Amino acid sequence: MSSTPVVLQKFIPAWGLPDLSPFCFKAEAYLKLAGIPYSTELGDSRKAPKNKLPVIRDGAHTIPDSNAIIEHLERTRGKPLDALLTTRQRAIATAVRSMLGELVLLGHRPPIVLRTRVPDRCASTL
Ligand SMILES: N[C@@H](CCC(=O)N[C@@H](CS)C(=O)NCC(=O)O)C(=O)O
Repeated sequence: MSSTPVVLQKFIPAWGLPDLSPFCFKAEAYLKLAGIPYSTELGDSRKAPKNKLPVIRDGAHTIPDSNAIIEHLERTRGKPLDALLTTRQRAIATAVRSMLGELVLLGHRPPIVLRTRVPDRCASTL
């Protein structure tokens, strides 16, 4: 198990959230919930391996993409968050993660979840 401190490259906090990017928020939430020591720095997506953030540096490794980051951290530091889940709960978690990752896209268009699932009178209050 690695004990190297992780550096998370991200954007900036916004709207009372830790980051304006949901993917950076996700990576940071994982680090916090898993109790992995880390620091953050302002990233530059133009210099990132996939031109997107988040990216982590973990010793000699540079890992882009929030899913790849979580997979890397689970591989190198274990899976503290999923340890007590049943197979069924893991399947539900995968489905929910996939749905949110695909449907709740920030910025490009109104999130599909809001467009299709929330009645107009509720959507106008969001
Ligand atoms: N699949 C990637 C998506 C990351 C992503 O789309 N990041 C956006 C911000 S939400 C980004 O860095 N875009 C480039 C830019 O804004 O300069 C992940 O899960 O980390």
